[in-house]
Amino acid sequence: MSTSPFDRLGLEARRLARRLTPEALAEEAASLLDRPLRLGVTGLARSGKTVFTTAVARALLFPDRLPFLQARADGRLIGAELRRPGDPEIPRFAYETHLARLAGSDGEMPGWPASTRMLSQLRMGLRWKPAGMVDRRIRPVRELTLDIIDYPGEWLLDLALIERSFADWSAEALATLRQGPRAELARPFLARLETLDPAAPADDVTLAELGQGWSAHLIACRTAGLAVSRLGPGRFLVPGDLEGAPVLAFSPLPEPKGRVPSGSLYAVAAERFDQYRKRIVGRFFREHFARLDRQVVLVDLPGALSAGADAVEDLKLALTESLGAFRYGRGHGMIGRLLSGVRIDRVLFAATKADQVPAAQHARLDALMQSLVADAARAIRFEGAETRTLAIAAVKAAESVFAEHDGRNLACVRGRIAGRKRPSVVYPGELPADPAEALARAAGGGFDFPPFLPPEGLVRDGHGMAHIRLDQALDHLIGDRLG
Ligand SMILES: Nc1nc2c(ncn2[C@@H]2O[C@H](COP(=O)(O)OP(=O)(O)OP(=O)(O)O)[C@@H](O)[C@H]2O)c(=O)[nH]1
Ligand SMILES: [Mg+2]
Repeated sequence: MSTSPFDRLGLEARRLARRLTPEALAEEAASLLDRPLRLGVTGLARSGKTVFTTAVARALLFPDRLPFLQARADGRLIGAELRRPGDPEIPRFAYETHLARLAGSDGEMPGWPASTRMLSQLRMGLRWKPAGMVDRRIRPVRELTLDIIDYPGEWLLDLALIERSFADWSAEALATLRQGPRAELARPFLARLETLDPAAPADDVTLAELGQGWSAHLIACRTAGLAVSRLGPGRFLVPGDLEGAPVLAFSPLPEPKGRVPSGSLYAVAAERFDQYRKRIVGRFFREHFARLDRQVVLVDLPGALSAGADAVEDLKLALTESLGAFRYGRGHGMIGRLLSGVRIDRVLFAATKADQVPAAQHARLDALMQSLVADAARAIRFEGAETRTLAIAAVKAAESVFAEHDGRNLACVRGRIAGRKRPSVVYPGELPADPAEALARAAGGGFDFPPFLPPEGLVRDGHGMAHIRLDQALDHLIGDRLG
């Protein structure tokens, strides 16, 4: 039986009306409040996602160091527990293993968790007493489930590929190979390209070789410590379960002149790029990012400043591109929110590893962070979400100290450096108040923020770990839900 457009319209209107009855709205609102709060921990590779997630779990389990988390300060936070995560196909976040690494209780000296190679999920349950008298009478104990996904940072940049064409991406990728520091490392890949005709019929061996060549080039750039945040596609660096899969058997190629013959190397590479975009990136995004409620964007500014001004610029571009994929805003009130689905309504831009910067310069680090994400933050606020920046250290690995040098009193940091027995005092350079000046100084090699190791005694039974402003970060991200 076919229905006319008018019937369909009537049906839609009735459906909508049904959704808007007070009961249905109340029901949906309750389900929104009861469902897990999904916190997106976003950040490029090595920005500090795994350490942050471990530190958040530890801090909520042992909240003795969270004076600025309001529910804790009010004495209303009852406690937290680790829970069995919801998705049976994704491994659980290895909280205990990461903590043991930080503590050095796995038989070695305290160190950082290894770089992430696979997805994993953390679920926690939180209990607290509501702030209001009336709320307290209705439900004396409230509960929230918090979900966090940890993933290799390399995959984040892939979000920028969702809307791109193979021709565009190829042209840009090949252009970067001929410039700056990548040119030397790109030589073997470019030499192989010279011998190929992209319009020639495709064969699997050549395509696989191209994929491996591209992957080898990206890995070489990373190993050389090049300031290239925008390396990709991410699965070519960290394949996860796609090792050897045909969807990774392609590389950027120069566009053949004239019509692209079907079945040519170029045509098949373009098909694979589209499959990568739609299947790999699309699925990753749909399953893990499309329904986030809150987001923290972790940015390793000390690392980028140490690598030079280009690295900071590259970082800014990478962030802007990847943030473009998320949906922000309140959907204009509860009704809008119910109809338009879930959106991120609070974002924290966190300058991580702030312990590497002397405490007196944290306000400057925050100012630099603000200037770096100003455009992105403005656009997000325009959509109706709240944003904030903070300089934080999920784990405080260094102390701020002053040291005399040539009659000057220099602001320094002290912490453990690999291979040295005793803590070292380092002068990392002084961050200027003006962000533009900070970039100029970075360009001149003016900063060297040392990658300290976690201190001994960081993890003590029954206590949270030392941190910098992790409590303020948590208060911005989930504090309102613990009211
Ligand atoms: N000083 C200091 N260093 C940190 C902190 N958090 C992370 N680091 C450093 O940054 C490195 C990367 O941290 P991770 O948490 O593994 O970063 P990630 O974003 O999970 O990295 P991928 O898994 O590779 O994407 C660590 O090995 C430490 O060297 C921090 O709070 N303080
Ligand atoms: Mg990680």
